[in-house]
Amino acid sequence: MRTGNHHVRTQIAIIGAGPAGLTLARLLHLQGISSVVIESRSREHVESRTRAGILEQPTVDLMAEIGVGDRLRREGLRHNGFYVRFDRTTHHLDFNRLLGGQATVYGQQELVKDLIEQRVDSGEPLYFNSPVTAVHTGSDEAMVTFEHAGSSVELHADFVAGCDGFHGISRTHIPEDRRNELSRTYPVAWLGILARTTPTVPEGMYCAHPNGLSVHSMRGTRITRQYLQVPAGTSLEDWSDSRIWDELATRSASDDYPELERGEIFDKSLATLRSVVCETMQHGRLFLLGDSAHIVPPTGAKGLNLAVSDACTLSHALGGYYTAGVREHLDNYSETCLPRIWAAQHFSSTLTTTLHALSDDPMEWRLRQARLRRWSGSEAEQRALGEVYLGLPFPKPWHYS
Ligand code: RFL
Ligand code: PHB
Repeated sequence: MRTGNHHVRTQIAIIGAGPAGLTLARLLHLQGISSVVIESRSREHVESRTRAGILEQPTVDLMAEIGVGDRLRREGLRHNGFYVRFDRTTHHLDFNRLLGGQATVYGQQELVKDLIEQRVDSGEPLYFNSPVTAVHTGSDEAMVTFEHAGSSVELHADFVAGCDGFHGISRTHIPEDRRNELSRTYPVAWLGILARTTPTVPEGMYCAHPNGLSVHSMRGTRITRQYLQVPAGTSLEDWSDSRIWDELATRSASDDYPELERGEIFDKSLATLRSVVCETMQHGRLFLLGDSAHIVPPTGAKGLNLAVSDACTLSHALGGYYTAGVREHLDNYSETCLPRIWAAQHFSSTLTTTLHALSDDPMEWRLRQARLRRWSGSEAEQRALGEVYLGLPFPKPWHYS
């Protein structure tokens, strides 16, 4: 590879074109702050990665505010809550009736496509196929090095936003002995499918069964997104289509709704279940956002929403710094983000341990059933769940003009 001597300068170097990086880039653009977004993968890859699908109300509101709300409003499915099925009986938790607000089903890759199109139209720099190989933060300046079209580019910036996901390099720039990281792994994974079938219930559904959890979700009215709890370390080869359908049917069998429809499975993937929070979300001129700082198990669908919320908080702090010379909000970035992150971690952990079969102990199943009965029978429980599911407000408790 040829090593060039390219030098580029910007205010904010953003590593990663996922939801965190792209949302931050847009929020900075709206405040007149320059940025360069650097993404290791191709545009096609990023735009076709099947992942999250449930957007909180504050996420949807923010997308409308920043000008990517049109297709989301047209194509997103608005859900009032979700269904829980256990002991062959289906319950609807209607959070909208209790709290107002809705959850919107819109594939993460669709949101990413909308944000990329907007960024490209704005003419501001976004480099694909350009892995960042090094991050440097000094007292006066920061710099990231990335590969682009056979050359090595040095990007000088005031600050670096590490939006490069859980396996990115930003977090590792913080020395291990300065990094406060907490984590928990679960002995299970999610096998996810996309299938050409009609949803059996009109909103997402968690089915808690002694065999384990199954999740019935959707992407539009003719495509279902479904998940099965499987042992960690399982291999996709062990899961033929018919085994998947049999297990989904067993776990979702009920006395009050029609059986699951079977059809063509056109996407299959495995995701591990982990909770991680790197509480040190900043180090000098580097800030971590989204999955680069924290991941939640997918139960509860919080990850993408946390990434957007971090971007919102950091963009306000940077806005305060550049427009009013206020340093304090940048200094307090981690402390500002962490309570909302921990609220989502708590929510995801509660859903994970209640909905999955993680032990053979019959006492455990009885306790889970008791909690599920409270969820389906108590409005107070539903309010508490709904507040977090529909989305706690983004933390931006300051004003500047
Ligand atoms: P991303 O989306 O991982 O983006 C990081 C980007 O950084 C790039 N990158 C680099 N670029 C340059 N140089 C380097 N050295 C780089 N290293 C990495 C990567 O290529 C990538 O493009 O992180 P971000 O922006 O923080 O967004 C987080 C979300 O993607 C994630 O939290 C969600 O997908 C999690 N999640 C869900 N979240 C929800 O809010 N609702 C859901 O319904 C939901 N369901 C899910 C999920 C995640 C799942 N999996 C696959 C883990 C369901 C599943 C199955
Ligand atoms: C999804 O629709 O992809 C989905 C639904 C519920 C979850 C996670 C993901 O908890």
